[in-house]
Amino acid sequence: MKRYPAYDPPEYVNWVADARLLDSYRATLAREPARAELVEGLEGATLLALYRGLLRFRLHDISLKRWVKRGVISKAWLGTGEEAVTIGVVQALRRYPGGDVVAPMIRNAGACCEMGIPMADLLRSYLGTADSPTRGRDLHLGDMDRGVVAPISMVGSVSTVVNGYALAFLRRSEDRVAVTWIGDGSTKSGEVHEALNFAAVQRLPVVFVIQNNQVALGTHFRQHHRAEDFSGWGAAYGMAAHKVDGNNVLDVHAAAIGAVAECRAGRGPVMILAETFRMGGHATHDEREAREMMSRETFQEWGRRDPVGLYEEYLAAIGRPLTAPDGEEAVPAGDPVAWNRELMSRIEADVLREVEHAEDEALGSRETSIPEAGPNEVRDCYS
Ligand SMILES: Cc1ncc(C[n+]2csc(CCOP(=O)(O)OP(=O)(O)O)c2C)c(N)n1
Ligand SMILES: [Mg+2]
Repeated sequence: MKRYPAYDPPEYVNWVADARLLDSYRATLAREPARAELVEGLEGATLLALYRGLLRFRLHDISLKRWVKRGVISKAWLGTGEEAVTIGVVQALRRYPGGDVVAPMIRNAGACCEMGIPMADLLRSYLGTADSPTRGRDLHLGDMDRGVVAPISMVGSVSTVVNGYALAFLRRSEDRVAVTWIGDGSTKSGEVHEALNFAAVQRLPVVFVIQNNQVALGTHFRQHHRAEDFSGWGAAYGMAAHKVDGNNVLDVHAAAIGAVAECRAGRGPVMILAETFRMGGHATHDEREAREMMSRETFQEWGRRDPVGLYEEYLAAIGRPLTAPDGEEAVPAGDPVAWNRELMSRIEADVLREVEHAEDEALGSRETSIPEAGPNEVRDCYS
């Protein structure tokens, strides 16, 4: 994809694939037979939908960063570098009506778009316009007509809410699944413990994605977690747990397909343990502090593992021509690499148009739809 020197993490600006990492990307996918078979069987349309999702999320973040730099908003919470953990999971779910439920946290904003919330509404929530889904009150955005539970500011709390959905699905004998993402820091909240335990003993159809991005606000993972990682957590709570490379969207996707199938078959809950990295600050305001807290080498190493760049290279060299998204155009004979790159650049142009249009729409709302604080609301604030 095109890189954006003014907005991308510096490690992404001149990104080129590291052959060693690309090999290990492929090796990861071959590691477990069940996952390898799933990946082998994925259709071109699915592979490209994953690519589209990754780009949409990345470009959403770039729009927000641009707005911060231009003073349109004061700060933004980004998922840059962690997109695969969200996209790989959401693409394994059924959509509404009657589909699965997701409870994304702020690092999973990309899930909203994939579940069908228009990008313009995500951006409007940041601008606090009256026509945003929260009518200007909050940027924590959900939409129950699309199966998206809004994030709860107190981290960890939403995991008990997804249990509620899952319990309802179970009682109504619906083969639906609820999913949430729990950050490494959030795993330290009491409510997460309650939620994991309750889901396990009730055998709820929940997928808990533990998203370890190595940091919680300004606290390094090593400062808040004594064990090496989360490997022991599945056994501790009595549920299956699958480790994934959180920067490998296909590894995440294959594990998610398996986890969701287990839940639908009544063998939930399931944990997915994803290792990834926050390629910036907690939000845009503390980038400098985040970079002081971790070594340069750490950023460089994870920068080389850009989930978008690695996936692009993987798809280009997948060894067969992918099908165009509309499925109608004949695939040219010959080297599939150039053709696959061509398809990806078309998708990129398409997503770019979508995001630019969403930006225009949201900025238009700011001109016309700033909420007025009515007398009651003002009084409520001060009474
Ligand atoms: C219960 C609670 N404690 C503290 C906070 C302040 N806070 C907001 S985000 C955050 C870090 C969460 O870290 P993690 O779960 O690892 O998610 P990440 O931001 O890394 O995605 C903290 C401590 C909060 N929102 N809720
Ligand atoms: Mg974290």
